[in-house]
Amino acid sequence: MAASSTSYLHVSGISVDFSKSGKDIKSAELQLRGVQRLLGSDVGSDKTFHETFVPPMKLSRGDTFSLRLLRKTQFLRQNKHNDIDFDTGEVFRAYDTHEKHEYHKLHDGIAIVLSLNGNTSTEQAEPSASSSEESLELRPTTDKIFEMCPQFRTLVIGKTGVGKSSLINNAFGVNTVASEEKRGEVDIETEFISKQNDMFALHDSKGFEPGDEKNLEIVQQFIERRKDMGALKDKLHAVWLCFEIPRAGGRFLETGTTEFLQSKRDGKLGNSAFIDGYLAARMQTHHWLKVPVVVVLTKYDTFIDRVERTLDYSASSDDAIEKLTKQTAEAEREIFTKRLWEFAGSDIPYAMVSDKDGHKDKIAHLIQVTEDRVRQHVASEASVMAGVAQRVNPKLNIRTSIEVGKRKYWKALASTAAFKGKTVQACLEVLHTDIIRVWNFHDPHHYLESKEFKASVVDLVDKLDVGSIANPNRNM
Ligand SMILES: Nc1nc2c(ncn2[C@@H]2O[C@H](COP(=O)(O)OP(=O)(O)OP(=O)(O)O)[C@@H](O)[C@H]2O)c(=O)[nH]1
Ligand SMILES: [Mg+2]
Repeated sequence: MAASSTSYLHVSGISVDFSKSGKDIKSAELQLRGVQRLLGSDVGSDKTFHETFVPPMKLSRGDTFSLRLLRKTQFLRQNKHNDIDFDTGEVFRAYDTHEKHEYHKLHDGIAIVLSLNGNTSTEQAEPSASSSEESLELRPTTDKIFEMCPQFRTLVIGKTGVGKSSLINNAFGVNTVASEEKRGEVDIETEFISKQNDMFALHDSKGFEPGDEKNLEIVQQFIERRKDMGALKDKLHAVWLCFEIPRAGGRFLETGTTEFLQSKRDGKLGNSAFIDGYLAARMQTHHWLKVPVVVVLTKYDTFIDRVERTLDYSASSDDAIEKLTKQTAEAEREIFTKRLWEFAGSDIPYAMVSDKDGHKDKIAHLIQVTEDRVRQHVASEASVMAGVAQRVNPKLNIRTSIEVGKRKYWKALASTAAFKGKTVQACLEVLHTDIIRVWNFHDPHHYLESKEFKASVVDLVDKLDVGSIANPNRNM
């Protein structure tokens, strides 16, 4: 294991302990040959963080290699950072002399340890070496999005039997929903994440029954708490308020439901109670501060049945009955919309859904309406996750793929030296990973992300003879 024979090292992990430095580090980035890699966005209370690199990062002599530490600052000042440079010669020497193959560095009370795995062989790199370098530099955009926001988080509100579980099943491909437990025992804070689709987190609440003011309060407080959470992953991204479409002439909505909608309209939902008046007034005009609430009218098919049953259609043909049903239903929908807007403001979105065959497009529409609102009022990462989590709207998967592909991250990457010199195959692999993740197929064995499957996709591209990308080993 002579030092001279080691042409490069694999850095398989890093740990940073800043507990004795007196500094408050928020996050860190490792920078190698101008490519950044975010570390420890979730720094523990013990003021240390550890990161393992799979695959490891390849370090050559003479590489520019540094650690950037971003500090928390008070009074909303700009982020401050420290850069700690590594001397690669020193790292290589440490590898040769340190029994545990570690490199230790102490800088201003900050203790850094790099775990090293040697390429102790000769100049002949193993075939995996080049691909590990590629994976370091060409990371799927979804890595970053999933890190920030691993689930699309929703609260679904509605009375027992209104059709919440059926809707969730249809929209997200999730069979068993929390209400398997006895109703009333399900805590709104309990998040339900299914193995069938772990891109989706559900909070379940019963509806607002007359005489049960407590539940309205529980729901409002829950929304408030989630709004104040700092991390996007903990925030509530959307609320679905489910009820059956009320018939014209009947009672409009239960008391709690109208109160809920009014509080939404008046900007009381999702706004902090203890902010001062001036700020409160400003916040009310800032829609992005509010959690999107979508009204979901369930069991559309039974609504149509009810309309049809009450029609006066003596001596009419089937076609005429169908036409009249449609017209009456449409007229009732308009009456309902007007009344809804009176309570909740005209910007409240709603969608009618049904779990019966032939109504999938309605659920797809609900998803689209929701995704729009999430993008406008929450964050684009959360709306990407809405697109990823859902399983009824393939058009949205396509748009989300494009959105992910167009992200600044990719643009920046394409312009760096890191991108050039990569084989088309390496670039295709990263794109492949992003697309597979966005489509979120039920794939428990990760077959779609396997080497074999990627190879067959590249093969297919090759066979399609699509010009310049047909040679996967060609460099960019
Ligand atoms: N006709 C019709 N029936 C539906 C529809 N959606 C759900 N149902 C039926 O309504 C019943 C209740 O549906 P669920 O989805 O379990 O209702 P839920 O809101 O989850 O009920 P809880 O879990 O008790 O709160 C079931 O028998 C469903 O088959 C629909 O769109 N049309
Ligand atoms: Mg249910």
